[in-house]
Amino acid sequence: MWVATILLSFLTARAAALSIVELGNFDWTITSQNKSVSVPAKFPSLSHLDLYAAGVIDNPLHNLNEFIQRWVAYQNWTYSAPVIGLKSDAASTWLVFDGLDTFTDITLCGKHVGNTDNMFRQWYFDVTDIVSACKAKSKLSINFGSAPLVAQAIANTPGVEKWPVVPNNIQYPFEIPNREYIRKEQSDFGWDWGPAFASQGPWKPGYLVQFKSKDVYVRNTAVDVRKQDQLPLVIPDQSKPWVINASIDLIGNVPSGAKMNYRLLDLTNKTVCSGALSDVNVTSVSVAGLATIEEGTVDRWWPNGYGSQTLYYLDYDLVDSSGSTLASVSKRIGFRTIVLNSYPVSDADIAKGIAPGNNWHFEVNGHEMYMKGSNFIPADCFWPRVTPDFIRMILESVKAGHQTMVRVWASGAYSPDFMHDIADELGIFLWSEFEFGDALYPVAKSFLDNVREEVIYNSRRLSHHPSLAFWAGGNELENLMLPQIQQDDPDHFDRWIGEYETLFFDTIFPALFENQRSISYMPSSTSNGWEMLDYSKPIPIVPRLYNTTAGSIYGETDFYNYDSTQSFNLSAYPVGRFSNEFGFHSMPSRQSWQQQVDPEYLNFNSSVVVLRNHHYPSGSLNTSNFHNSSLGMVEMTLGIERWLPTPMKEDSLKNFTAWCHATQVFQGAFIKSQIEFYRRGSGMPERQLGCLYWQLNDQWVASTWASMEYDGRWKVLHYLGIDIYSPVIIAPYFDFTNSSLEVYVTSDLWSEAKGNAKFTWYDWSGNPLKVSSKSLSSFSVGAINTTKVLELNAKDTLPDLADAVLFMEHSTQGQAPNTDTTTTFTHENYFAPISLADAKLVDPGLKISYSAEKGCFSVTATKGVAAYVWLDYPNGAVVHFDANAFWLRKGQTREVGYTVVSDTTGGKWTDEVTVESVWDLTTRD
Ligand code: BMA
Repeated sequence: MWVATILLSFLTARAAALSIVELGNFDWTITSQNKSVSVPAKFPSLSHLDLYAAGVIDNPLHNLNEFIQRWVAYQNWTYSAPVIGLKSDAASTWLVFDGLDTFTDITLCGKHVGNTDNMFRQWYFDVTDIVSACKAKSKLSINFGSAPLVAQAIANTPGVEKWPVVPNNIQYPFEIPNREYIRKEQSDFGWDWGPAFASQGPWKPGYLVQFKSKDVYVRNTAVDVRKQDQLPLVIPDQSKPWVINASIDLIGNVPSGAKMNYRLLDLTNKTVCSGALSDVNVTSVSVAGLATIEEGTVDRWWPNGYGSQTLYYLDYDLVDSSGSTLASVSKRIGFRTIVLNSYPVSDADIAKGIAPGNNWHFEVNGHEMYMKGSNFIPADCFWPRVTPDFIRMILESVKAGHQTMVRVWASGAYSPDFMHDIADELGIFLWSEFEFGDALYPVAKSFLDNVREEVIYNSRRLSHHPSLAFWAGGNELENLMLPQIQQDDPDHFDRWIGEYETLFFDTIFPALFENQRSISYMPSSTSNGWEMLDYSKPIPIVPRLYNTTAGSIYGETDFYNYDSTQSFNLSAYPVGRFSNEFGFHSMPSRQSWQQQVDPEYLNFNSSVVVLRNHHYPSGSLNTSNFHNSSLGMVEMTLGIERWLPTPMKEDSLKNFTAWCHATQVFQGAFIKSQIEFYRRGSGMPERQLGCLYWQLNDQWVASTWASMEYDGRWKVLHYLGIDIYSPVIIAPYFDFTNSSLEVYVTSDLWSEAKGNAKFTWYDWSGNPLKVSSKSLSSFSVGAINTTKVLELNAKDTLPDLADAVLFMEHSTQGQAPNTDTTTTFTHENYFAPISLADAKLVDPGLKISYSAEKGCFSVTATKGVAAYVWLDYPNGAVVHFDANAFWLRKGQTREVGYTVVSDTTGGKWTDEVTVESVWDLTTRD
């Protein structure tokens, strides 16, 4: 069951407005351009959602509807409703929209109210005169222009910026072209993991606000919790007091003598401290003031696994000179510092063996930490139907996976407030980004002004959340788009880099830092970090760009290699300070396919299955580019053929099921080997301090990089991630070219830990093998470090590489961060020195039973070693097992508990749980 989310008072902002009516209470209709379609609508909503609810279109996610329903995006749609709740005694009336997607022409009572052109901004209009002059019954109409057509019109405007198209089209369209000209979710025009619906509509709530003369309406807030004198990207001084900069953005008349009072409460509503905010600054649109809280007065907020997530309420009021309260705000906040340390590696660190260059890692509350996590894509193609419960389910999956950080990728939408609320509670850092990715962007003044407003609104809105970790300007700009255009158009590179700096330094940086100082910013992920910080300059970051020194290491890495001959080639993995993206795609389960695709298409090579694979993107609007989709299918196929037994089931549905599953095993094993590599890097010269795999979640049923399927099912990768993100792991480091094997214990703990490691070799039938090796049975491993515990050459030592499996385990005594007790950490891992396609697998004789009393399954391998044991379950339920895709030795039994996420089978799903392993890929039935 999804845990119900209770949205508490921390979200409230009270204002003394005469009346606030949610536009969702109006009776809305959506009407097509030629008026042939006119059906009831919701608010907030989007065109596809309302048309689907009214039966005008089929489920957009069904079969190839993405391509068939293009006409919806190529129309204008009008949302209209009679206005209700208007008070006649108001002095002024405003319309406030928290999000309109994207191009609108708004009329009230037949009169023009305004136009909008950015889905990420909040829009507000004074309609007092229109309302008072309105004779007839008022009608509010919002005409949404077709975003693809408006984008095309902008692109065709004479004099508008164009980018070179040869030899590589730098603005390569995923499906619908021209996304870079408009401020709409970039992936709405297509991406390599999702469809292109380019829907339109009022995607966030809106309000009709009326005032008496002195009232104000709180339209946004900013609360920056930082250390005194803290500057962005500079390591904060932990001994300094906390400073809270609290502000309110208002509509209405802000009196010049306004004051602000605050109260800091713990979650039991006990006052921690209170008083007047100092340095109150009043402008016509906002009021801000400061509170200073001595260090030690409050407990700190820590991420998942590193301590408790202590939260407080900050209540603050705006008071006029006569003492009456004009507005009250309550925000739930936390006290923590998080900074991106991109300083040069110190001489002392170089002397310890760390490679020269610059650091690139996060420090939390003054502690270096290893960030483990993944990348989040928009939770759905249609945001208005994303519920807090759904996001909670995703973030609980993250927490269960020992992850501390999720990168909210840059070409979707800014996180909803409730996503940060949940992340605050669960201790998940959200690395946030401005919504630009994989393109060059215009620098026309109107575009930059529009972006500035978007940055100010969203950075202020999200500023109070302790889960907010970082702001990046956009996705893959510095290390992908710029080098590409440098190669394609070297003669004009100065121009392109200048434009990049105009947008990501001169525009976004000041807009962010005028509003928040506690959070670090880099113009791009991935980047080489900064070269110099100079706060005497208006833009203090001097970017490193390509100004590097040979032998030095800078910045983060991003790694995709679709050539499966290289999949487990560790020397091909990137060596860097942090890995913010790495991935490989896999199919969702057959069960998920059955939810969105008709039975006749449940075949690996069916037109529907292939065309829903957008890696590689079609680059056009229709299905003609089958070739591109097939390339991604071929990559998965070759991955299986090289590294796993190739499924050849007689029954077609069973064969499809096996192929889907095999792609997941390959993806899981490949990404796991990268995580092992990056984590081991914490003790290597690169001092690698974080890895976030690509990608966490899905927005439909298709082959993608996700570790979770659209309905919340965990893929093999998610289970392997949970295991390999454990605090102290044991993992192989194998060179396939010369058979040299090393095994490392890697620890994320903040102090040295001591343990024992044990190694046992088996043949696939489960008989122990006698193997001599140089191993350390007892070891110590340093804080966030790695230590080698075994070394041998597999070819020289093993009688038959095809019939050998190494079982490795450790038991380590150490202290979990922020505790003073000793804990025993254990981890087990397996390794086969040959591709499983060539291994002498045997039937492990798996048996499964279920105990309703204990609420767990019991799985035993009776005849041999079982690789990637997989508990599978039917449609109708979503279940997260405590473990899956694990290995078993002969005679070993493992009990597996579970959490039910949703269930429409009345508990009957437990009767249909099956178990298999890689061996089952070899059988025909
Ligand atoms: C990177 C990401 C995404 C993309 C993914 C897989 O490019 O930043 O843009 O979806 O890899 O190709």
